[in-house]
Order: sequence, then structure tokens, then C-alpha cells
Amino acid sequence: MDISEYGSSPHVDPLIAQLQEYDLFKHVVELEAYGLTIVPKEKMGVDDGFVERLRSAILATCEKRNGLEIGDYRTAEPNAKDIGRNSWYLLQEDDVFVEAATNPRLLALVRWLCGQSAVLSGHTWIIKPPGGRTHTLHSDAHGIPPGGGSIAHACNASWLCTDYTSVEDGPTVFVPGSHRYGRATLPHEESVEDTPFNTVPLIAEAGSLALWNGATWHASLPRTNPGLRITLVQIFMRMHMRPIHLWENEVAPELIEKYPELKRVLGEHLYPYKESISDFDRVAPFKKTGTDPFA
Ligand SMILES: O=C(O)CCC(=O)C(=O)O
Ligand SMILES: [Fe+2]
Repeated sequence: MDISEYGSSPHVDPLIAQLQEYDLFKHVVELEAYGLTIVPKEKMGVDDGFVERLRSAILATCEKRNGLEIGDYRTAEPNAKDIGRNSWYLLQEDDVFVEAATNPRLLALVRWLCGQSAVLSGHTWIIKPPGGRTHTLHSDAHGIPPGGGSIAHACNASWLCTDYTSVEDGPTVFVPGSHRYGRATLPHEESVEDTPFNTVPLIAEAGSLALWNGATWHASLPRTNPGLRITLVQIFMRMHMRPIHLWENEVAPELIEKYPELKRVLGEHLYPYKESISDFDRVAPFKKTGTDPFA
């Protein structure tokens, strides 16, 4: 008996059929058990040239937007800050970005985590040169405090555009199972070296999809190998994470001045995230919302 064939659950039945068709059940189990999974290139149903096209599109967009020449990514040593600028809103730069965001296998797994109504929320590249900046352990499900972790609110579907062969490549590292904590990291948990939790590095070939529940704690290591690590980061979220209104430029400054509390309730937040954060003061309070329901 196949329960999905009864048609009793219209949202999940088609997903089960897709997961079966694409041979993805193992990845669903890993997402449930560890909060992350790596789908190898061969299972993603992409053509042979896909990764190369994606990598080239990222490099070309970075060069165009930032007015620089990167050269051969296997040996290049660009300035980390320069290549990190203007990295958002990629969809309309090249059709390969649309292919990356709408890959049917990727979407089956994203919809497993965040529902059929999941939306693409953020789209950016990470180009990491040797010695580049690293992330400390964090959750991508910003704002989900303790108590909110029984479902995935967000997920990260990152395409590896270069091989992550060893820790020298500067890979992402994860705390397996941390999605069940359902909260962001606290300051004493953030350092990869000192955290009391077990971490595992993401080792996989270019073209693989690394997919994690947004709540799964992760960081990244500095790159010590020559050349660039190149990744397309795609954040999907549940539909309710979309605000009803975007208030920016909608409310007259005079009204806000007259009613100062208005400023706060309209949201002094990071989202919608545009380009390089101009107001870094907003990052710490924003991250705290993931650790305390009263933050
Ligand atoms: O660069 C990495 O490996 C991790 C980046 C990260 O934190 C993210 O994509 O959410
Ligand atoms: Fe992250």
C-alpha cells in the first residue's frame, strides 16, 4: 500500500511522489536527523555544463557589478571585500540563476522543509579567497526564538560551484542535529574552536547541493588553499515570513517625528535586506531575536 496514492493529503502526496521519482528519500531522512544533507551533482538532474555556467555567471556578475577583473578562479587572489560587494538580487543577471532556484529536485526538498508555498527569499553569492572572512556558528532562521523550532521556517539551498575537498578549501561546518534546539547560538557557543558541540565540515564536489534547515547551526572555515571557493546561496522561507507591507518610503517623516513610537513598530529591522548593510548596529539586536522570545 502506498499511502500517497489515496490522495488524502493534497499537499504532501505529490511531494512524496517526487521524492520517490528523484531518489531523494535518503536526503529527507538526513534533513530530519541532522538538519542538513548534501545531494551529489549526479542526483540533481543538471546538464554537464551547469556548474561551469553557474560559476562563470557568478564571476562575470561580480566583475561587472564591481568593476574588477578576477581572472582564473583557481589562482586568483582578489580582495575579499571587493568581491563580496553587490552580491544580492542575481535572478535577472543570467538564466542560470533561475535554473538554480527552480531546479525540481531542489524544490522538492525545499518544499519538504518549508511547505509547498515556500518562497525564494534571498539569493547571493559567496566568493571566498584565501584568508577570507569566516562566519561563526549561527542559525539562518533569524528571529525564531526557543520554542519555535518544531518546523523549519527557512532553509538554505547552496550550490557548490567549486570543490570542497578538505578543510583547506574553507568549507561550511555544521553542528548536526542543532535544528532541534530551535534557537540561535548564544555568544559562548559561536566559536568553532571553543563550542561544546560537535562540528562536521561540508566536503563535497562542485555541483553538489548543500541543503540545510535554516535552524541548523553552521559556520565556515578560513580558506588556506589557493584560488577561490565559489557558492550560490539561496534562502527559501515559509510564506508567512513575507511581511504584509513594506513600510520604507510609505510613511511621511513628519508623521514618524510626531509619533516616535511609530518608528519602532514599523520596524527598525534588517529586512528587506538590500546591499551591504549600512547600519551594522542593527545586526546584533536582530540576531538576539533568535535567542529570546522577548527580544
Ligand atoms: O560560507 C559558508 O560556508 C557559510 C555561509 C552561511 O552562513 C550561509 O550561507 O548561510
Ligand atoms: Fe548562514
